[in-house]
Amino acid sequence: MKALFGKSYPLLMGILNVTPDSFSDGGKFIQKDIAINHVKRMIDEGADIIDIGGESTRPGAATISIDEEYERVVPVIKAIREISDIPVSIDTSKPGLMEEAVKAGASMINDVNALRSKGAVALAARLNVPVCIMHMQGQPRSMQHKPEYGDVVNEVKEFLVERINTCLNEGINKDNIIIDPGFGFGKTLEHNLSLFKHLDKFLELDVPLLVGVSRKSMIGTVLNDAPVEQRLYGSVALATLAAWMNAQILRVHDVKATADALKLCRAVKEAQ
Ligand code: 7PJ
Repeated sequence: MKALFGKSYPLLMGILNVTPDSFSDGGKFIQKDIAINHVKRMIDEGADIIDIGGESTRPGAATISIDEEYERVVPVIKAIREISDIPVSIDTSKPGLMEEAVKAGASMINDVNALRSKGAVALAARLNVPVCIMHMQGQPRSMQHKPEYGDVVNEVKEFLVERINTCLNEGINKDNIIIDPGFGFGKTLEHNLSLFKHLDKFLELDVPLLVGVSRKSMIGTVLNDAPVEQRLYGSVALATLAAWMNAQILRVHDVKATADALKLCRAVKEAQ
């Protein structure tokens, strides 16, 4: 598979939250210069893509207006463009913001709602940039209330197959499609662990697979309810496992720690 952005897999996607309420670093990067310093650091540490999000999708989080989301992310995208040509991914479900972000210099769309907003698929086809379509059961406000599946791996896979087909039918280039099972989005710990164990089923779909588990509650729960600031080693362990299982994109907060782990992973893979 030809790697996105002319790089080689796995790609490290560094997370930049510009939300006052994101669960792990909420509020910290709200000022533009702090955000830019964090981006510089992630680039130095080995990030291949910067994923910028202005609306928190943590369970129970409030939704915000497009104007507010615009004010949070677009100035930061423009400022990143001034210091680096690193690909920037815009984490949003709002078509209007996808368009403005790409105009400002973003080169990828990351939609936890899998382009299900009205007009989103057609817009993504027109913008002609890579798009990550993620599975979520329910909506952020209520998704962790009572997630239920018969066979979680098959159901998530079928959803992604349907979304891939919709994207292809509406003119999105197959080379621009990335899929994501959506860890923590309407899933119990058992669902998350099954999805992770069977990542190979998603690789069968023959498009790049993005895995985002960094600092998530599935890690905290396995580690006897470790709070978010104690989830680094668990996050690195899962990122390493995902890379070992051939996931193409890893979405992480802790770039240096993950980059080191990936170097070791690659060294072992390339050994005789
Ligand atoms: C994900 C995401 C994820 C993709 C968030 C958090 C919550 N985008 N945006 N996949 N998670 N594609 O970082 O914990 O898992 S926001």
